[in-house]
Amino acid sequence: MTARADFQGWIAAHQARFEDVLRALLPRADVAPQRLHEAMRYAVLDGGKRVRPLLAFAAGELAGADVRRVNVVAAAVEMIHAYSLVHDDMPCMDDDVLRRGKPTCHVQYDEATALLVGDSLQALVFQLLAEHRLSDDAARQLDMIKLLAVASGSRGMAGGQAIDLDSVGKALTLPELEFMHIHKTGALIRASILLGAHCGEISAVQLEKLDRFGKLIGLAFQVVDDVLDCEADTATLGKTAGKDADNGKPTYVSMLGIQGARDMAQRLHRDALDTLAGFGDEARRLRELADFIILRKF
Ligand code: GRG
Repeated sequence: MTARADFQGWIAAHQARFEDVLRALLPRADVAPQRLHEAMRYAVLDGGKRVRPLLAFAAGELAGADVRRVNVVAAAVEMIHAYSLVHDDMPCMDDDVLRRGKPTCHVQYDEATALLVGDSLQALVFQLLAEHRLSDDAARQLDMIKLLAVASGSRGMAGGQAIDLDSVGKALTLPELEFMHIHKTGALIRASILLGAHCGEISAVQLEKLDRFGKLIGLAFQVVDDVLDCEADTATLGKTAGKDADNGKPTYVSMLGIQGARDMAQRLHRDALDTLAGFGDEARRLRELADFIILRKF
């Protein structure tokens, strides 16, 4: 079997298994309030690349973690991500009608339901992290819960989103754009890797390297996202292409040009791989995911 086929098999196996994990952890649609529960399942299930959970699984493998523990943190980051997409698509933010190839949550249901889907997913995440054993060390488990809270809140993803909304029509500097994306997109990607690793045994020095890897690959993810937003079509992306340019948002492409953005993604990718140089084969999946993030077409 080629290395590529082996990696694709790893992705497919985890994606299929993880869908069942999500199905089991989400509230059942026949339990009251049925419409809200149905909408939560609509927002989370049957869609998306599951990049953040895959990063958690890869980091968990590196740290020799019990996959049942990684399942919970992977579900947590994916539910935070799904909630952020539901809210981001609402008329008060990006106002979009298509997500993951389906009508957005507020279009399929209604705005109030979409708002409550995000609220409820976020609350469910912290319920799950509190009620499942993630580490033998209770203090470490508390640190993990705090890590995801910080990554999701005003000093992480939500803060990045606030800066993004404020940046429409403005000329940002490259460091300002980077600051925004390190928070909006990068914080959750970084947290996914650290949480997966925390489920196993990992030294402070190794965690530091993984954190740097997460920061670089999170930024690379966003640069590639900006390139795809310009180059790919709506059908391939499963979301409306070209929105950022239409909305007058500063992006890596608007600031560096397509080739400049591609070069930047390559540089970030190389630097990210360099941070894993001290690891052996146990970091193979993280390296492969770094390649996947750079080479993805959607
Ligand atoms: C509303 C608090 C709040 C935050 C929103 C994630 C986000 C912050 C907004 C989404 C807008 C956007 C297009 C961001 C760019 C990068 C990104 C997160 C793309 C979507 O993630 P993928 O490609 O999506 O992993 P799938 O559908 O594959 O899970």
